[in-house]
Amino acid sequence: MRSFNTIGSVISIFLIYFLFLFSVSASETSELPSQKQIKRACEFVASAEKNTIEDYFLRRGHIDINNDGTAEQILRGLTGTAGGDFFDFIDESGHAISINMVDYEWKSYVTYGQGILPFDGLVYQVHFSDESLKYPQYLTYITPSNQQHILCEFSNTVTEYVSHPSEERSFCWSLLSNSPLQSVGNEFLSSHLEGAVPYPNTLIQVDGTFLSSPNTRIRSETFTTGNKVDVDFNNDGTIDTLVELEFISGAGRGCYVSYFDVLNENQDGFDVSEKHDLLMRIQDIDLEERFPGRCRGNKMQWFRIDELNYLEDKFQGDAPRNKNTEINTIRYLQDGIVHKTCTFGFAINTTVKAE
Ligand SMILES: [Ca+2]
Ligand SMILES: [Ca+2]
Repeated sequence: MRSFNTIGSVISIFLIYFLFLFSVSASETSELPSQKQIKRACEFVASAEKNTIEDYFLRRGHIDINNDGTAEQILRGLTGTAGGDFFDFIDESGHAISINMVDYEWKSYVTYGQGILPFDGLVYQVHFSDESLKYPQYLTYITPSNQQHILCEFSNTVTEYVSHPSEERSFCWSLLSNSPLQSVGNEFLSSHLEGAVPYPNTLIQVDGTFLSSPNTRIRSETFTTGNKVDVDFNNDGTIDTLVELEFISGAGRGCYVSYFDVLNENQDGFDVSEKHDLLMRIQDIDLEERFPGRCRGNKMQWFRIDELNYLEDKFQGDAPRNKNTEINTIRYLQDGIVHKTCTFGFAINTTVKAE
């Protein structure tokens, strides 16, 4: 009898516990918008014009951020060195409300931009991978009990097109439609590709330091990758030896710049003539700056079509992941002039991810 009582009370405790859990989750669920409302909000964000979605966002003033019927004051939150928009919300008594993220953490997503979206009589938040608010990642909703839930995630498909500064538009379109570039009969010279030429494992003295195999530091925060490319980069009829360099800085959200420098005729140091200046100019590299390039993670490579050698400056991977990495240009040098052959633009198509 006694053991039955014990079992009975254990069962009762479990029952009470499960009832408690159920009531919590039931009240939580009832605090969320209906499935219909969620679908409408998610589809609205996905289909919104990229350039106008910001017009729907609230950045200052008062808004009922937690959908409990009382407005909170929007404060622009602390902005770290990594930038981006973060907000705090002050309630009527002057205290910042504390919001609990349900089933996710900030580190689950890389987001640098956020918009507060009043829609359909409710208040949502749209989270973007970039400050320019072009690549939405997910939509959240804050319940009256200050629980922030993810309602849906987005996926972004990027299509490239030939943009206006391009000097040779039909040629550029042919490059896009014949991706990858090899299929139009070009010869890639870059060491990133097959047949890569590793930098010779001989010590080359430059300004009192030594260049050798990979990872030799040659300037502040700049390293050799160990790759070299023999290419007539300025199209003057003589082959030049370019060394691939990487600038890597941890300051702010970090900076990565990949570029080439050119060795002098004796190959015992970098060229310091106009040739070096030209190479920096076609790559948009300024070695006088704290960050020599645009910190956008792009990669340069050289290729040849017919008799001309071109520089491709492009995002890495299959597609840009945010506005910052939307880079794809093709240029060449002739008689000391940089020709901006192709500049590609990017169109983003956002869809709601299926659950
Ligand atoms: Ca409120
Ligand atoms: Ca040359």
